[in-house]
Amino acid sequence: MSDLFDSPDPSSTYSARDIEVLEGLEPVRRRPGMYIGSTDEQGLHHLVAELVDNAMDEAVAGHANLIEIELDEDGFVSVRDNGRGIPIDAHPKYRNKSALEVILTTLHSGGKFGGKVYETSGGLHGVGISVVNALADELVVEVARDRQLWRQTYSRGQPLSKLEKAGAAQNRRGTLVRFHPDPEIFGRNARFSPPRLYRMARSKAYLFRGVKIRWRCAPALLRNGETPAEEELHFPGGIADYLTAATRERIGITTEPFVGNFEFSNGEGRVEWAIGWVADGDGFAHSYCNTIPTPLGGSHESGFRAALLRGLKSFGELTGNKRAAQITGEDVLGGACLMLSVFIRNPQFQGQTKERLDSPETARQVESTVKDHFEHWLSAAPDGANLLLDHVIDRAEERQRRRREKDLQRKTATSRKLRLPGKLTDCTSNDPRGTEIFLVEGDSAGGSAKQARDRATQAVLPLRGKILNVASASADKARANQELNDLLQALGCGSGSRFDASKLRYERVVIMTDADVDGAHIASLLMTFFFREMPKLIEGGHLYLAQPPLYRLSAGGTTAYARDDAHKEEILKTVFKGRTKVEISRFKGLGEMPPAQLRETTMDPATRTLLRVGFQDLETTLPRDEVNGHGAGEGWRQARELVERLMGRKPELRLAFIQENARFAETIDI
Ligand code: 0RA
Repeated sequence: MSDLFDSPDPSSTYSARDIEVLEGLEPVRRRPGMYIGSTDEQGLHHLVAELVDNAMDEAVAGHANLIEIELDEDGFVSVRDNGRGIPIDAHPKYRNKSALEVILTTLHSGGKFGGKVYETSGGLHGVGISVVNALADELVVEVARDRQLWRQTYSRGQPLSKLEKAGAAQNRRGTLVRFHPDPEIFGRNARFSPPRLYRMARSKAYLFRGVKIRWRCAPALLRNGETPAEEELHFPGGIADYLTAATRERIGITTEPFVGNFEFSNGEGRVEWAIGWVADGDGFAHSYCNTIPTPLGGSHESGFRAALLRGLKSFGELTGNKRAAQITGEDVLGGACLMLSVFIRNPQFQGQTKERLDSPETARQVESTVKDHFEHWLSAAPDGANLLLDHVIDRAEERQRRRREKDLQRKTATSRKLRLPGKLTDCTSNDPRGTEIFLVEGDSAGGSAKQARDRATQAVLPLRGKILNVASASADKARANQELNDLLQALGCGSGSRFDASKLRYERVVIMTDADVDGAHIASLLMTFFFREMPKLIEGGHLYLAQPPLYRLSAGGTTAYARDDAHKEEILKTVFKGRTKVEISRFKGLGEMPPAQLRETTMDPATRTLLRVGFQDLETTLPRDEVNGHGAGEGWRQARELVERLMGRKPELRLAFIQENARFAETIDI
């Protein structure tokens, strides 16, 4: 081919030494991820994309109009085009190797061959056929040029044969590459996905209306008809055809989508688009550069967005719609279905996987081309344009409403955090579901509980000494009490008439006091507080009593815990039946219990027992006389009476109760 033997391009900065450095495919096999992103499904399919992109470039350049993509039962993929064919002429600069062999065995060799094939793509894409060759354990390339068919075979980047004549090619032109991905690189189980390849083939056909793509797949590889075994893909309407198919049976805001296909004013490329706004707001945006997907968008998308935003805003100004001032590009494009495709000469891609187009000039060209046509389109059908503007304004207002709501939420969340008492050791979970707060007696018990807890879901609030008895204190005194204020702040749900269960910061409130009379007293003071100030918290089943043990019993590797004397005796008679030397230790308080034991016996949901506090419980734990004859619903009234009696201001009621119930007290712990 003539241009192969032209004198070197004076603008080229390559020297012979540079080419030496770039030669050889060893780096590709050593670090495939650098060239194809990864060696998983994505990387595997990238090999095919690479070949299809080359063939598409040949088609877009006007040299080919048919591409065949075939997946065989043996795992081989072939990509064939009817373009000019990769040049096969010998190249003196490369020790008389054929141009074809240089292209297949040299990295970044495309630019040297005059064809813009390897230049248009750039970056991760268009790294060339040589990368596919390096990562294939078998590859055959056939070139039909000047009525002659040529063939060469390779394995792992090395030629297995010379470039050989393989007969006459009367009615054939172009390039065929057939390859099998190397299991050493992609693993023994790597398989091409027919639907994935089919979708790629179809999207290429949508993206360039000047090409017909023949898809074929071995039927044995197909499941339940998701992908056809054979199809000819050709879409004369281009990406507008895709949009029509994707939005079929959906309600559009405007009667027609906004579509176009135009050269840039600088003559250095073109842009094609199709956008439809759907009432359900369930949109998508697919963008491409030279038929290569750009899932992260970039210059073409931002140019397009700017054009639509400016066009719609000036339409709003023109028609005196003041609310149009607040719309943003996201409001215009967010819920729309967009196909956007540009063709430019030397694209630059950006980002880790080169999925974003980075070309400021393209942004400018797209914006000015699209804006003109958009303004035209709006003014040609003002009814539709007004519907569109209203739709976009609705989205803007919805966006602002959501933002205000979120701001408010954030503000209340942070101010609530700020108001948390310093003594509270909070859990890390922000969602109340599954969380617990342990109310413990004093700082030393608080310290053990802090170590024993599950940080994610369990919070600890130590309360100093005996808390105020709210049943006998004045309201003013109760309000001024530090411990009660800390408790209220930690719970977050308010009290009395301002109680709001939905604001409760924890699912369970667990009173955890020592297993002695002082502990029981503190527990009863706390229960009194909850009963008086937030009965709904009890009714909702949020209040619990922990059951810490009083004794630890062990003998010969067996350990058991007893919550009181009766329980201890029972364990001695059962668990340690017949044992003489049982070691019994009595915990002086939770603060003295090693954290691991505290966790196991009292805090870990998997091993502990909790008592739920409720009005029902009163009926079963109280002496019979107190509840006899009362039906359901009486529980609350009874509880109130009892609390008044036991915890209220009249000591004579308390004394009477003690006298009446003395027979129930077995041992008194002092
Ligand atoms: C370099 C130069 C020319 C064409 C090609 C490469 C070419 C590459 C591929 C890859 C797949 N299909 C392809 N078709 C062509 C130009 C050769 C000329 O001017 O004749």
